[in-house]
Amino acid sequence: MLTNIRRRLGVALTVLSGAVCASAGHAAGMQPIVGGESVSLEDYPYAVYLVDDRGNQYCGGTVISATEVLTAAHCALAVRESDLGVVVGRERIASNQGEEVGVDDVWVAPGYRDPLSGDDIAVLTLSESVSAPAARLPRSSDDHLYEPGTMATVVGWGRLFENGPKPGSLRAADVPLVSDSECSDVFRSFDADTMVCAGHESGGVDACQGDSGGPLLVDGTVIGIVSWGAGCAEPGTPGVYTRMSTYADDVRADLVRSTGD
Ligand code: 4AZ
Repeated sequence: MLTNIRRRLGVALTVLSGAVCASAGHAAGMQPIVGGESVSLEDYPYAVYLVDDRGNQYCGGTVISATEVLTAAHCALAVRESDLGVVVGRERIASNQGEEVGVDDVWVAPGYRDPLSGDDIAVLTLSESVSAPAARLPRSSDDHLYEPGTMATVVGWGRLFENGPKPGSLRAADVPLVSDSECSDVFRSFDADTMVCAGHESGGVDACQGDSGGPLLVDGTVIGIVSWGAGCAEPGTPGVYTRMSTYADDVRADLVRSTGD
């Protein structure tokens, strides 16, 4: 994904990523999601992953109702709807725990163009209901969850470092939220209305390829969706997440309609 983003972005991010690689190239590959730890799906039972027509895990997602899964728009659009699968209740990819369900409908935020322009959010309607519990979405009174410095947790099945191996099992990592002004200093395309950043100034802990679409959590609430970054876990380069509070009311309204309650 990142490669695609870089390609699409052209000059702006090429310059940026050049700088990033120069500063952190020595660290790349040394740090094992990056810098996290193996976790039990029991602690994140709403965490799911998306598979393509060949059953390859390529993104994450979050159960938000018995029949709906939140993910990134770029994940939802990466695979034809008829080829898209959602794996629920499976911590270890090689196991046959849980189930794989199909997708009947894909909603993508109307303004979505590419991750760097924001609105990187989608809701998949599953072809059958699942028993995994729904994660909590933010309410407008939840602004405090976005306070810079707040420790957030990102979970997923993504790579252990940029272009590195996939762990094959669920991992989680803790990353502090970064202020909007700091993040716009790092990324010229950062948009505080639709994105939020998280990461340690020193790098070493981050979401990485394959984590896209998965949740960023504070106190059990999904405050973000893994969206983009420049590499993984590079110093001074936070991960960028879709700002869930911007979309929560719309998503909730849609859930109410589709579940009929
Ligand atoms: C990706 O390619 C990706 N470090 C997701 C998140 C980040 C980098 C890459 C953030 O899906």
